This record gives sequence, structure tokens and C-alpha cells, in this order.
Amino acid sequence: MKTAHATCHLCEACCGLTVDIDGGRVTRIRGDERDPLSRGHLCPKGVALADVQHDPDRLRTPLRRRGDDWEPVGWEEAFDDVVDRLAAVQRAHGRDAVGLYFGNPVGHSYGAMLYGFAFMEALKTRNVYSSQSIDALPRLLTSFQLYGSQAVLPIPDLDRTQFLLVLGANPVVSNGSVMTAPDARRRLQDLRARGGRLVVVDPRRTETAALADTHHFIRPGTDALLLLAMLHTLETEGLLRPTALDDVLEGRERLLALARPFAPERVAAATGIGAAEIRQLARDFAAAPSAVCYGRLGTCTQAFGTTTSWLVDALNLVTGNFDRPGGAMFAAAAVDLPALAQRIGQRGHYARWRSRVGGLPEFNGELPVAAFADELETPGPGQIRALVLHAGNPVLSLPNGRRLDAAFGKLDFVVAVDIYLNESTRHAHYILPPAFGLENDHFALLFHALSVRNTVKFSPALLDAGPGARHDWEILLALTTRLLARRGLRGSLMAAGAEAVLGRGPRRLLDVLLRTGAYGKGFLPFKKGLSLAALEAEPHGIDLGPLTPRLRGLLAGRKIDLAPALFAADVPRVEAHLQAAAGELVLIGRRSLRSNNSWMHNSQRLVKGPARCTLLVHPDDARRRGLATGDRVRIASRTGAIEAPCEVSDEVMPGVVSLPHGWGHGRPGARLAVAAAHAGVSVNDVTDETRYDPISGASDVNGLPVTVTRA
Ligand SMILES: Nc1nc2c(c(=O)[nH]1)N[C@H]1C(S)=C(S)[C@@H](COP(=O)(O)OP(=O)(O)OC[C@H]3O[C@@H](n4cnc5c(=O)[nH]c(N)nc54)[C@H](O)[C@@H]3O)O[C@H]1N2
Ligand SMILES: Nc1nc2c(c(=O)[nH]1)N[C@H]1C(S)=C(S)[C@@H](COP(=O)(O)OP(=O)(O)OC[C@H]3O[C@@H](n4cnc5c(=O)[nH]c(N)nc54)[C@H](O)[C@@H]3O)O[C@H]1N2
Ligand code: SF4
Ligand SMILES: [Mo]
Repeated sequence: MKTAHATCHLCEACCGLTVDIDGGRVTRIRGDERDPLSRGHLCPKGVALADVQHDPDRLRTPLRRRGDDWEPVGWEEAFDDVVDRLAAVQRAHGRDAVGLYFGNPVGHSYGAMLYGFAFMEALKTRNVYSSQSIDALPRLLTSFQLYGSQAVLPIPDLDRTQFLLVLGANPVVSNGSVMTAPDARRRLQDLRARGGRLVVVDPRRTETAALADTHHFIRPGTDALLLLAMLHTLETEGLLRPTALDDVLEGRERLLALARPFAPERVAAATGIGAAEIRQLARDFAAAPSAVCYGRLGTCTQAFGTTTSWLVDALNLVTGNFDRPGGAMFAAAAVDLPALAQRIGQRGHYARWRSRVGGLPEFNGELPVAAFADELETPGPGQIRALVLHAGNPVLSLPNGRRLDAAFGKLDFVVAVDIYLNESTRHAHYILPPAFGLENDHFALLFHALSVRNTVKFSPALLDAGPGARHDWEILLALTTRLLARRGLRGSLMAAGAEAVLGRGPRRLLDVLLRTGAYGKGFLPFKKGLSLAALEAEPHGIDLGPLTPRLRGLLAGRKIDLAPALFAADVPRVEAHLQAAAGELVLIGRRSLRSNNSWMHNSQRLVKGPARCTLLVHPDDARRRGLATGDRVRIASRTGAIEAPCEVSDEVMPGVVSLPHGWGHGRPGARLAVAAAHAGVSVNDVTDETRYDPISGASDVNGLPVTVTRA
């Protein structure tokens, strides 16, 4: 038996793991006490990583469809045939006829991320989609507009702030998002222990709200009204002082003028938060020695996602809580993504083109998933006829999954790079299963840059994937070079170039990135400078200290417009929402400590116990409909209806019901034995792809009008 150290890649928290391995199998996973960021923390998913690692349903060899069945096929044959078919579709119907969807796990694999760029370049389709547009797109667009780069992402200085205002996030369960914060629970308890305050604004009394000094229920989709009323209060009560960043801020007067019509009294009914409470919240925020407002999934995946994300930053900026300890700050990672993004020209771009059918804007080369179904179904040049699915499960994860499910079934060709034969990959003609988890090296390329503390760590693979295995990056590289090689002499040269640069694997690239990064030149304790070898000598990772101010360097002479025209133009729509129909039930989601989006339900230890895919209904709403806990209820929307068990609970506010996403297993053709026995229903069978934030195109899945009746 050996014991070694690794990093959990399942969520943004990147917890350090101590792993016992016996005979090539993981026998035990514990939290690594010596990891400078996670300090021993481990959640139930981290323990269950072993279950996925050794899951008998996990695919180990490429599969090719034979009618309704599958046959194993060799890698080279599979690569050749897949690329033949993709190239044929592009030749016959144009580049955009091949669609690409990549899912959340790509962001957790530095190899898949780096090689994914190359693959996208080779495919050259405009039909690129990802889970980002049902996640953080409004946050990225806000950064692009305000700071000139999607990679300049403000992170709450969680470990030092004296006042944290959380809107639409549940870090005690999620362990942070666009805020890498392992053991968020302890960090929040520490905040209160040092005399700081935690205020949570959420339509559900979440696990995070349970730790808070104050929790305000808020009617879904009304955060922008709340933030405008807070800005109004700050101005009218004279609570705004000059800030250290005033010389780089523009448009302060325009911002305050936009907020002027929104007195707390005017937004109280729509938000569900009393005017006195809103005023007090603004006063407390302004009076705190340091404060930070943090908005996440609930503020992004709603009707006003971009405007809300902007106002969150605006509040931090005008109160002087930006780029200073205890406020919103910026990580300085060993591989500094904002600097890298600048160097490789990936600062972002917006609306350079729009989707063919719905006219939704691209962001940084990607179209919002709200446009996906139309682009699959609507005939004409540019229609998607073949699809590459990389580490995504859109049938369960995207709005109106049923429509996508049907559309995928009609495609000429689908290839999936995935470890499971699941609800989405069952539509594939080929499934190419990569090495997984502890068979991969880990480096938190993305998440070191989103972290509440600067650390750096590299974890080499602990398990041998076996001679027949391929890593995500190897699969992407094989497809990339083959695609290029089919494009004549120039393509062949590019393929040879790609092979020469990328063929030695992502470790080489990472070493270059580390050596050319901010710590590459030499720093204590590495007088020689940071390199991959230096990192490998420190299996627990290296602490680089708390976040430090650095915004001015990131702005590189640019000023921050506090009220960009693109966002300001949305305020009348926010104002119109004051009159939104009250009384109708709206649906929100929720996450659980024992669930990871749609793909860890094949772990017995995660799914055991009482069913978790239940509809939370407030007692008043239940009484009115004659519902009790355990009743089956029918949840209906424009797109369809599903049935789930009812759970009466005052955890949700009146008028709001909550159902988690990622369930709805047991579909014919999928191969997930445990998940099928704990199927649940998919909330995305009732979410609506036509509902999105019009600025970014991000899907609005929180605040969906539904009718709920006894089934
Ligand atoms: N209604 C509603 N919908 C939501 C959300 C919500 O809150 N409410 N949340 C949204 C969010 S934030 C996200 S991120 C998305 C997620 O949306 P997706 O990314 O589409 O879905 P996942 O469930 O993460 O599925 C990941 C897939 O990757 C596969 N996989 C896992 N590890 C690997 C790997 O290492 N390599 C490869 N190649 N494949 C792998 C899994 O088998 C699975 O098929 O869901 C979104 N959908
Ligand atoms: N255990 C576990 N951890 C995870 C995941 C998981 O599936 N399971 N998924 C990972 C992923 S991909 C992501 S993106 C992160 C997400 O991490 P978080 O951003 O923390 O996401 P959620 O837990 O979905 O929290 C969103 C909150 O918004 C609330 N909400 C809904 N609508 C509104 C609204 O209009 N206004 C306000 N103020 N609140 C609203 C919901 O009630 C919910 O509490 O979590 C990651 N971590
Ligand atoms: S919090 Fe995230 S990174 Fe940490 S053990 Fe759980 S799933 Fe893994
Ligand atoms: Mo996500």
C-alpha cells in the first residue's frame, strides 16, 4: 500500500487529498491537512471520487455504435473515422455544421483546457457552446466591460473581510464559485468569530444563510432592484466617501443617477425585503471597516444576470471596497490568467457575431446555450448536423433538455468524449472515454486565479491509467492534428507544428507557463524561480500569501466605466420588473453536498438515504393547493411537465418552489446502474430555453413561472 497526495478536481475548491492506494485501487481518501488552501477539508464528493474512479460503469475503451448496441473499437481507428465524418460534414455543409459543446469538467482539467483551445481552432466553427452560459457568463461579460478583460475577476477577500453580503450563492454547499474557497463553512465561521458580519440574500434559507447574522428572503430575479435601492440609499444618506480608486473610475454620477429613482420604499414589494431593512443593509455595508458584496449563480442565471453582476461590482467600487484587503480583490496566480489572456489575445470579445436563428450574441467565440436548440433544429446553411460533446451532459444540464434530447437523436453524427454512457452520450456514434481523476495530473490553471488566497500546487497522477488509456488532452490532440492534416499542404504543416509543440503533453506547456510567470524569476523559498520540478518537490502545494492589491496593473492605463451604456440601457427593463406579476409560483434550483451537477449519481454512497430530488414548497402554498410532504406533485411550465415528491418547508419563501438540477436518470440506452435506481426527474425538462438575460444570452433558470398541482 502507498499513501500519496493529490488534488480533488471535482469542484472549484481544489481540496488537497491524502490517498491510500493498494494494488492500483484507491482504498481511502482523506483531506490533506498540509494543503495550504484546503487545510484538511474534504466533502462527501471528494470521498466518492474513488467510486467514480473504480465505477464498473465507467467506460474504458472507445465505443462505436452498432444499431442500438455498441462495439469496442481501437483508438486509432476511432480517431480516423471520427475525423473523417466530421470533415465530411464540414466539407458538405460548411464549418458551422459541426457543433461543439464542452461541459464543466473541462474547466477542471488544465490539459483539456489547453488542448481544447487547439481543437476549437482546428474545428473553426461558430457553433461553440458550453455550460458557461448557464453559469458565469454575466460575470465574465461584466469584467470584460468594466476592466477590459473577461479574465480580470474580482474575488471576495473572504479571510479578511468584516462584512460579507452574499447574493444568490451557497458556498457552504458549493465551496465557492468564482471564489475558490475550500471549507467555506469554516471560513465563514472565522469571519463571524473575528467580529465580522455575514448577510445572505436568497429565496431559500440555505446552509449558508443558517450561518449568517441576517438572512433576507428575496423574490427571484429582483437583486438588481435591491442593489439599485442600496446605491440610492448610499447617495441620499450621504454615505459615499472618496475612494482610493476614484482616479480610475468614470461615470460615478451616471451610475448614481440611474439609481436615484429606486428608493427602497419603491422596490420593497417587488423584492420582498422591507424598505427599512434595505436602508439598514446599505448603512451597515458602508459603515463596515471592510465589506464585500458577492453574487454568484443565483445572480447570473436569472432574467437580469448581467445587470445584477455589474451592480454587485459597482457597489463594491463606489464604497471603496475594491482592490483592498477585506474587499473584492484579485488573485495573483503563478500562471497569471489575466496576463496570459492579454498575451494570447483572449481578453474576450462580445457580439462580434450573433446566432443565426435567435440573434444571440457570441462571447469570446462562444454562443449562449439558449441558442443551441434553434441552431440544431432550424434548417438552412449553418445548421448543426454533427456534434462534438466534450465532458458535458446537456440533456440534463441545459434548459429544455427534452428538446435537445430529441434534436441530438436526429443528428448525422455525434462523438462524445466522456467517461459515461449517459443521458447525452447515448446519442453518440462514438464515445471516446478519457483517463479520469487520479489518473490525471492536476494543476488548477483556472482556479488558482479565482482563489481567496494565493497558493500554487501541482499533483502528478497517482494511478496508472493503463496502456490502452488516453487522456483528454491526447484525445483532443489526436482529433486536432487529424482535422488539420485533411486541409492540404498548409494544414499538414500546421498538424506537424501542433504535434511538435503539443505532442509532449501539457506538463511541458505548464513548465513554460510557470517559468515565464510572475514567480518564475525567483522568489523565496525558490531562489531559482518556480518551475514544474520545484512544484513537484512540494506535494502539498506552496502558500504564496494573502491577496494583494493589483488592479492598477491589470487595468494597464484603462479607466473603469461604472455605468457602461450596454448595461445602463437595461435599467428600464429592471424598472418594468417592479410591476411583475406577483402571486405566481416561481421555481429555483438548489445544490446538495452529495451531488455534483448531473454526473456523480452512480456512486451508491452519494445517492443513498432519502430521495433528494424533491420539490420544496412553502407551507402557505402547500395549504392552498392541499399538498403535504410525500405527495407527488406535477410541476408544469411552457416547455413541459414533470412529477416529483413534495416536501413542505418554510426553508423557501412563499411563492417560491425549489427543485435541484442534474437528476432525471434511467433513460433508455444509458448505462448508469446505480443512478437509474435513484433517477429523480430533470428540472431542465421544465426550464425554458427562450428565457435568457438579453444582454449576455445567459439562461434564466432561476425564477421560472410554474404551476404546481397534485399529480
Ligand atoms: N436548472 C439548472 N441547470 C443547471 C444549473 C442549475 O443550477 N440549474 N447549473 C448549471 C451549471 S453551473 C453547470 S456548470 C452545468 C453543468 O453542465 P454540464 O457540464 O453539461 O454537465 P455535467 O453534469 O457537469 O456533466 C459533465 C459530463 O462530463 C463527464 N466527465 C466527468 N469527468 C470527466 C473528465 O475528466 N473528462 C471527460 N471528457 N468527461 C468527464 C461526465 O460523465 C458528464 O457527462 O449545469 C448547469 N445546469
Ligand atoms: N456540492 C456541490 N458543489 C458544487 C456543485 C454541485 O453540483 N454540488 N456545482 C459546482 C458548480 S458547477 C457551480 S457553478 C457552483 C455554484 O455555486 P453557487 O453559486 O454557490 O451556487 P448554488 O448553490 O446553486 O447557489 C445559488 C443560490 O442562488 C439562490 N437563488 C436563486 N435565484 C436567486 C435570485 O434570483 N436571487 C438571489 N439572490 N438568489 C437566488 C438559490 O436559492 C441558491 O441558494 O457550485 C459548484 N459546487
Ligand atoms: S469541496 Fe470540491 S474540491 Fe473539495 S473535496 Fe469536495 S468536491 Fe473535492
Ligand atoms: Mo457551474
